[in-house]
Amino acid sequence: MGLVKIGAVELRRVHLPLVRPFRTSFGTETVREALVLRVVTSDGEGWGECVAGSEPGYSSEYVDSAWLTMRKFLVPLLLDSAGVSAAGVAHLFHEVKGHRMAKAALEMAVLDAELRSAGMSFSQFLGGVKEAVAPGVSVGITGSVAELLDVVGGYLDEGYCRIKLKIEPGWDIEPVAAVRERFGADLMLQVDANTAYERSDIGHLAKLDEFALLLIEQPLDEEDLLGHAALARRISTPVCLDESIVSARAAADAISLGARSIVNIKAGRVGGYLEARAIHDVCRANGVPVWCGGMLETGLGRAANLALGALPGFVLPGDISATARYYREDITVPFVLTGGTIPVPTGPGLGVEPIPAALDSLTTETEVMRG
Ligand code: NPQ
Ligand code: MG
Repeated sequence: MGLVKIGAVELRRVHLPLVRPFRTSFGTETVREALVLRVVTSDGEGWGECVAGSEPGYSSEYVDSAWLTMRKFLVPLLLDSAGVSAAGVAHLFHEVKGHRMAKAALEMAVLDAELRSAGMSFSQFLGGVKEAVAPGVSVGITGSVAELLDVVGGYLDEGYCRIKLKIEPGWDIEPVAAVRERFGADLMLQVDANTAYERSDIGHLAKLDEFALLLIEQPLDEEDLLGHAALARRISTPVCLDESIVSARAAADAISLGARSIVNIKAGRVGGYLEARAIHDVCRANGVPVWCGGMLETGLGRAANLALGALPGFVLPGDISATARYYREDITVPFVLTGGTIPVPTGPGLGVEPIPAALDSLTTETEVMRG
């Protein structure tokens, strides 16, 4: 696809209240603060979303750091360029180390603009082969096991076909045992620790083996690939990495170290949907199953994740839920569960765009930068 000139970039901070608090091993969220952006190009506009949270609890990036990195470094690189294409954005940003979530959001918007003007959907462009994806749900830590069983039961009634429980030391064996007991051996069940354990906990984590989990996600520190490899040798539950996989190279290294047998792919964490596709390709070539992670995205990121999740290597249900799992009101039309799946958008680009009045009413801060 050809090069476009970027004329302006509009950054917005939006506040989306969550339908219920979401507690993980790194904190409790009650409102999703998100950074969404619009690029205006010579060929039309495109939308992007940065998955960073309000605080550096999941990763080192957070909304304010991403905003500042965009304002000071990344947006000027785009505005000063004579012509860009989505495929060239990573190279253009190469001089800025790290800040993958900020970079991913801008690349997403450039790609959206490019695909809208070409009349091609994200799914078509990425190589999607599915018209709909199986919905999974990530269930936060609750105040009691009884409450957890109610919440999980509610999601199963709604049609979610895979449950992921957030765990941390003190909230692991007991809730997992209770959910397995109540909902049976056929339930697709997995857990996510968001780095809450130490290498010395390997013996404890082995107690999860008896519950036939699909996987345990990121139990150890994001930099501890060798620890995950040691864990994988000691437990029968498949080890899945999330925070550790920041690039296709990290994925290839983790595979050769034996640090994982399954990979969670999140475009924001790895610098964009193009790198996410590259990780999919590396994993697929090595027979490693992947699934699409989630970051409590607005409808923009949700649309892009549905497209990514339509690729052939995404053989496990992802953390792709209907909008109503998180939000009563979103900036786009909501995604709904229909017949047990969520349809992949088919329109040009993301296939959805913000509803102007909804976007305006949820926006708390705006900054426009022009070339
Ligand atoms: C995970 N997501 O897989 C993440 C963690 C996560 C759906 O479990 C604000 C910003 C809130 C980022 C909550 C799911 C977040 C966040 C959870 C990331 O590890
Ligand atoms: Mg995770």
